[in-house]
Amino acid sequence: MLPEGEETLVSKVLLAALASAGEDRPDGLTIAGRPCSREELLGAAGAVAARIAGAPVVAVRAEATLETVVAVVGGLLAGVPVVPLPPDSGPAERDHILRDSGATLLLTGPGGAGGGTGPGGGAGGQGGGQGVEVVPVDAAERADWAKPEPDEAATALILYTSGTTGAPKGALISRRAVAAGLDGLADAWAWTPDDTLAHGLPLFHVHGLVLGVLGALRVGSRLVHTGRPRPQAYAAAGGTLYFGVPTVWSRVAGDPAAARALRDARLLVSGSAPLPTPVFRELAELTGHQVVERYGMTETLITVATRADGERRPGHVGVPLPGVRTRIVTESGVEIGELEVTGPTLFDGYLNRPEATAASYTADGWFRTGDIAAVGPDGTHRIVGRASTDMIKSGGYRIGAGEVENALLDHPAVREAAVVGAPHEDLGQEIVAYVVADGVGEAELIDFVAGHLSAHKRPRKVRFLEALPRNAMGKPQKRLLPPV
Ligand code: MLC
Ligand code: AMP
Repeated sequence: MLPEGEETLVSKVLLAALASAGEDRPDGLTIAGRPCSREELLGAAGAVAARIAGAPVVAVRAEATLETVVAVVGGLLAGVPVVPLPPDSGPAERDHILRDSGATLLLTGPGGAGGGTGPGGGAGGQGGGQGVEVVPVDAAERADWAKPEPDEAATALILYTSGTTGAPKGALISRRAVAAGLDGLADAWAWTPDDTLAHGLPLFHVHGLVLGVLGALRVGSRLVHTGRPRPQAYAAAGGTLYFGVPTVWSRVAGDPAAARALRDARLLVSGSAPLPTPVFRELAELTGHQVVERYGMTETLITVATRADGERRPGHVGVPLPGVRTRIVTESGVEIGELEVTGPTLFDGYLNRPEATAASYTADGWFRTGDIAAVGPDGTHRIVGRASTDMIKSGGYRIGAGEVENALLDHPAVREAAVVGAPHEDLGQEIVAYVVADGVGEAELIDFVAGHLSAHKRPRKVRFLEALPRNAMGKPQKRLLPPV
């Protein structure tokens, strides 16, 4: 802990509020029903740091548990880059992430390294695999960790994210980017230690982990993680600040009693996918709050946000965070185009993928988001679509069509596969697979993908075709696929 009176140093410390000597409370954090004070978290994370110090990279089986928070904080204290592993990832995805990241340790919670399969889940256990040692995390352990904070340019997290084709790539996120992104959001939302942040998002992506956990630990607000993002759990959480993906907000709007319980909150925030206008309106009526939208990506963290004191319009995601600049690449006379961004929240490239990293930047160093946007005269941004239909957003999860196609093609009965995102009321988009296959049914293929990759990457529907539509060059034409 920093001695009192050394506040000037605090902003340089990544988890500033965690390290400060300010007021503590026994339920500073509650993760899936388990309370923990900041002091307890620091002690437990110190014990993790002592065990993993010196490792090149550490993976964390990122269930929504207190142990996951302890493990991630331990990695950040020790200065070991942390790779959150989706807890239900099947062998193909898990082995890829562990091998590609170079993780030598896998930190696990009470579920251990095994399990992680849902109904019909084909995946075997989540062992560490070759060369990866499984290290159980005990949230009751305590150790002092007094080593200095790693350099702000050091990698804090390696977040695996899907492109349009191929296996997920590891985005290198520096400590500086995390700090800049969180400070920008704290400024935009007047987020202070007086807040209680409540949400139930998964702990392996930017939204749930960086904003939803590290944000609270940097700002010093209380955190209530509800385990799962269910409307009734949100209603019971007593938050002042709520985070959710549009699917969660749509489900809250569909449960009027739960929605009304959010009237006492200060700010409701949506992100990770477009919030439908009807949901914005229903929530305004039920909760008395116009939901604030913000926009970002794994590679850039959050770059654009509606401010708490700004105008709130459905379909609008606000203005760039401090230090972030945006531009729209347009043909002359056209007002919408691909959004490019630059600023302190950007990643340091994809691990082991110099070509993919280079391709994601323009010649003058701006990051190409792949999102199509428009900027109004007042600087307010609107995201109107994606440049590639092969990038699917379902329930706020980003899924590359190519990764699901490859998984389907690994099934011996599948000869051809084309995967698309179809509009879906609850999920925004649902994954639909068109396959040419013999002797296999829809349920088997859905379970196969869920077991191989992870449950949220499974197709929700499978359509069987005689052949995929192709052009004269033999290239599949997704636009010519029959309607779902
Ligand atoms: C069902 N299940 C199966 C299965 N069918 N498991 C294996 N095989 C099958 N065939 C299981 C699942 O594992 C899960 O189990 C349960 O059934 C329900 O799964 P689901 O149907 O997929 O859940 P659903 O209700 O559809 O999820 C909705 C949701 C979820 C909103 C809760 O999509 C979600 O958490 N989204 C958040 C995504 C997110 O955080 N994105 C942020 C990215 S960062 P079990 O045991 O789990 O119940 C980003 C940057 C930014 O985008 O801007 O923020
Ligand atoms: P991910 O890398 O999983 O964080 O997904 C990033 C993508 O989510 C972006 O490229 C956008 O397509 C989408 N996204 C995030 N926030 C919003 C939002 N508020 N509105 C529309 N799309 C969003």
